[in-house]
Amino acid sequence: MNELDLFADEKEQLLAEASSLRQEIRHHEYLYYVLDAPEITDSEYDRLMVRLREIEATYPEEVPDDSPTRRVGGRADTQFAEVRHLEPMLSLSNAFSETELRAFDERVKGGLPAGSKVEYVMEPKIDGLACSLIYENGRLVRAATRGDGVVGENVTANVRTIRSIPLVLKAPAGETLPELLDVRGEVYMPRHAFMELNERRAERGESEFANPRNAAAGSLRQLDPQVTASRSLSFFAYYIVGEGAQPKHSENLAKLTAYGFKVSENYRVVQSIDEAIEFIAEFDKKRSTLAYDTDGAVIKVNAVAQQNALGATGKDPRWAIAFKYPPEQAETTLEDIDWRVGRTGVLTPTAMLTPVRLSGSVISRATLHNEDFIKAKDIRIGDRVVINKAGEIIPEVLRVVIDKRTGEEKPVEIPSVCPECGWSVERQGAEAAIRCTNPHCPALGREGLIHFVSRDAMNIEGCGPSVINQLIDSGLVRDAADLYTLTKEQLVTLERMGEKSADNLLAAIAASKENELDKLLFALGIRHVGAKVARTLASIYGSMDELLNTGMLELAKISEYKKEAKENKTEDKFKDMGEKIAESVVTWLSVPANQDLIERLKAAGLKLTFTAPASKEDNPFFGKTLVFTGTLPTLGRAEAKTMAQDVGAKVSGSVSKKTDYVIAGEEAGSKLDKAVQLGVKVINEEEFIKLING
Ligand code: 3B8
Repeated sequence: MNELDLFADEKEQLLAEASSLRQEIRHHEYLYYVLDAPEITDSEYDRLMVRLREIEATYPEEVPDDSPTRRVGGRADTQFAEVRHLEPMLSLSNAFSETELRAFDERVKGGLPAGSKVEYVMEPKIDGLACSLIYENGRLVRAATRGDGVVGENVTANVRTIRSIPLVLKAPAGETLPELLDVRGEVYMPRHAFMELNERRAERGESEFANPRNAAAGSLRQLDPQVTASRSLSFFAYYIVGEGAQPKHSENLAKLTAYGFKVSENYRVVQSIDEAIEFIAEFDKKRSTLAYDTDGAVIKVNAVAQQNALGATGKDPRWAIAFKYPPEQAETTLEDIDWRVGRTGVLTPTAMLTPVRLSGSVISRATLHNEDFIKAKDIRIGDRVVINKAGEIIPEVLRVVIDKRTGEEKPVEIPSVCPECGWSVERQGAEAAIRCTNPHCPALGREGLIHFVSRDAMNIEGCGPSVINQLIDSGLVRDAADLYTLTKEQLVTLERMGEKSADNLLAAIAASKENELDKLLFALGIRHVGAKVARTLASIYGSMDELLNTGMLELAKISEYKKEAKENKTEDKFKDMGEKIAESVVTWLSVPANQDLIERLKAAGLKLTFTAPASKEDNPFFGKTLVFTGTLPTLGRAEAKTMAQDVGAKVSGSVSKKTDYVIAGEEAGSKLDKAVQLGVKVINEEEFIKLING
């Protein structure tokens, strides 16, 4: 044997060893992270990883993407890309009482043929963050958050670091893995990990997360997967979408388990709503002993055929509902009241409380809404108060414990001047709100900017309140237009702003110039102009110029317009908005300072126009049924499916007479044969892309 052969032989051996190490490591990760039943010690596990890394370092070009050593990787971007879900990601409506549960049962039965027998599956409702995981031929290719249900954020790099999520599915005995699988579940942070994380943050002087849910969300939305990897997130799978689903939901849960997912061990199949209610009572006793937070129980129709027959209303399936346990309450002392000025100049009182644990969070602040709320409840400083908290809702002061008054309590002083600028405040008419009268109150600028950069507005990442405060305090920024003239040299003078963060922030600011007009209109913070009204205005006028030229005049006469539309029975293009909104828009646009702001935003290169999404009906694939088969040269299967669905096509898994197009890639098999047999039009990827782009 010559030397080269010897090397080749050794390489082969080492690669074989690496491959079996990966199998072994996967198995132990499964035992540890999914079953919570490790069979080896941490140091034994570490030794396997060290050996695998060693071999992989020798042959880096031979390391597969789904190697256990490759969980952390990928790049940190300034933003997460948007991805369209293959099927909309619905949310669950809530039931808060037995009556509402029985009403749900009635609705389910009413929606099915008379006399149908309905079996339910009961599951704990995990308080985390819903995620969709796409597997192609058993390999994790994409993970996305729910987002608005249609479009979510691509968080694949971060989700890969969650070790209870398999990068490669196990094939159940005698089965091949589905080509495409969309698994839905909840990313969550176990309680102990949450406590430890907050302890670490407190030691470092960082702000603590209010609850495990926020901590999970914050950890998943990290730009650096390394950070996510350090956060001990976990995942429960609870749903298989569409293709790949078994006839019963309980079978899907079993299937998910067989694929290697963690599935809640606390689910139960029940035969009636009475049994469901029994489960809810029993589970309430158990849930405080679990390692993770639950805020309720989910009840689902078991038969998938019945689920399909019931369908969905808007954002919620009709076949499932979340029962929410009543919010917990806690008693604590109200130490003081903090009045803060919001972006509209309203002073809002917040109760400063002696910290107390409630529903798994530590609460030290609670909202008091406004002056009338304080008066109605006769709240005094020093009072013992009962607070409650439900899910993500900000804790609220429910009532004063009058029995515990000592006489030392002090009445609340309603401020007569703005805590921010010292100008006088006023209450107008019937409004409960107290407002600062200073049109240039610094709070307006600050809060306005915080709103301007926020996610649903201009979505400028890396520009949190502390950055905004520094930008204002240093005089670098006075209003939104100033953001667009910032330089790197200026940014790096800010605290905790390194070169990299400065680059990222500048990139995020630059990217925001391309936002459609509706985002900007919302971002400007015009009173009564929420995201929806902003979109209506943007789509009616198409550009800022048109809004200023035509819009101002039309909006000023909106009531006449509405009257005419009603009399002539023509469509009211302002149907989403009323006089109050129109007046607010006109007033805002008439202020010279605001017109100046718009001019400067325009000069900075902001787009200021709105392009309505192209009409789907014009696309050749609109309403057509497509089948993809074989490996496409450039598009991933999920990507191709999304593209097709985006233009209103239906994507099916099997070829029939109803199929309009088969898009065939390499190694297309029986589906292609069938298409040819049935005379269905067959095209390749290139033709598909050409047609779809029109
Ligand atoms: C359909 C089924 C949403 C959900 C669902 O533990 C749907 O099933 C959903 F449109 O959000 N947080 C669960 C949980 C959440 C959902 C679910 N099952 N166990 C949860």
